[in-house]
Amino acid sequence: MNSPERRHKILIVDDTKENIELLMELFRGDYRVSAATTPERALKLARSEPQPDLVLFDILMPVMDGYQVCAALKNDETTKRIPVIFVTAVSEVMDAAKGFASGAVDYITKPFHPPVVKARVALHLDLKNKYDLLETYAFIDALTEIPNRRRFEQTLDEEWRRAQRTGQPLSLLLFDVDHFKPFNDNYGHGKGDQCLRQLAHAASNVLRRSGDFIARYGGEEFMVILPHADAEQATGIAQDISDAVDALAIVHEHSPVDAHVTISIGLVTLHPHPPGQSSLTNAALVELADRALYAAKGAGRHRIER
Ligand code: GH3
Ligand code: MG
Ligand code: MG
Ligand code: MG
Repeated sequence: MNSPERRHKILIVDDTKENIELLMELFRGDYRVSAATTPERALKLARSEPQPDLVLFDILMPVMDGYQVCAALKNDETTKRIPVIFVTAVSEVMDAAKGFASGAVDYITKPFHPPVVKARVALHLDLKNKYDLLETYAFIDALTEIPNRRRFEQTLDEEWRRAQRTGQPLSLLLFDVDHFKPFNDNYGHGKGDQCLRQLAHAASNVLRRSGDFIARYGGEEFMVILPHADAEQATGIAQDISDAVDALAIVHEHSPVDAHVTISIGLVTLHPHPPGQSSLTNAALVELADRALYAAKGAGRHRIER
């Protein structure tokens, strides 16, 4: 049996005050509970922070029925992961099927047996927790604990599409540790790992604007997405990242560049308008940054190239 957790928030949606009271009474001891008597209010509460972890829906409501509200939640990127359970007097099997088709995870008919409703709610909250955890781990790099390549691909996709909508530039930085192989060879893989963690941390601290994003792209390569940043702003941030790595002063006696760990950075600034570049895929964008990085390596490392 899953034990309820007080931090969970449940939203109850029903057009009848008595029904709301009944359900509130049932859950108040275990969860934080809020209620809405109209679909509009329900959608508003589901979209505002802190979002509910689960929604209990009555099906029969004026204006917009529960199926429609459920479908609206499921079509909204920000609310589609919130599990919806219908609690309803409409008891025909076809209605349950319709409920599931609209995106609900469960369907409870009235009159209900309180312990069963509680158990089902606890079960779906537990499943949601596990799903959230799974999603977190799927997008976080285990070594550095920053976003991984999978998240990068997703974020680049979103930001590039947003740039095309807004006409704003988008800059990408790809940086790579200089002479990292001899670092590993001389100081060991453990020190190498530690170095990558420090780098990830230092670079993350440079990014202060909301929307700026960093991910570990591959072994010792990191990607930074800078929405709205033109070439000049991006160069400034690239320089700050390079300086932050220098400031770590991680000893690297076998680097021909410096006695400390340094990075090279490839920078590309993309302009969605005129639409010449707008058809570029993620892979093509990354390729541009990669070429700039290659130029930085070729020009002697510990530098930024566009
Ligand atoms: P360059 O300046 O041209 O980038 O030289 P480099 O030696 O850094 O380049 P190379 O691609 O030859 O070597 C990258 C090294 O990064 C080799 C690999 O062992 C190391 N590396 C990749 N991922 C990890 C990791 O997770 N941990 C550690 N410790 N090392 C890693
Ligand atoms: Mg009703
Ligand atoms: Mg490399
Ligand atoms: Mg390298």
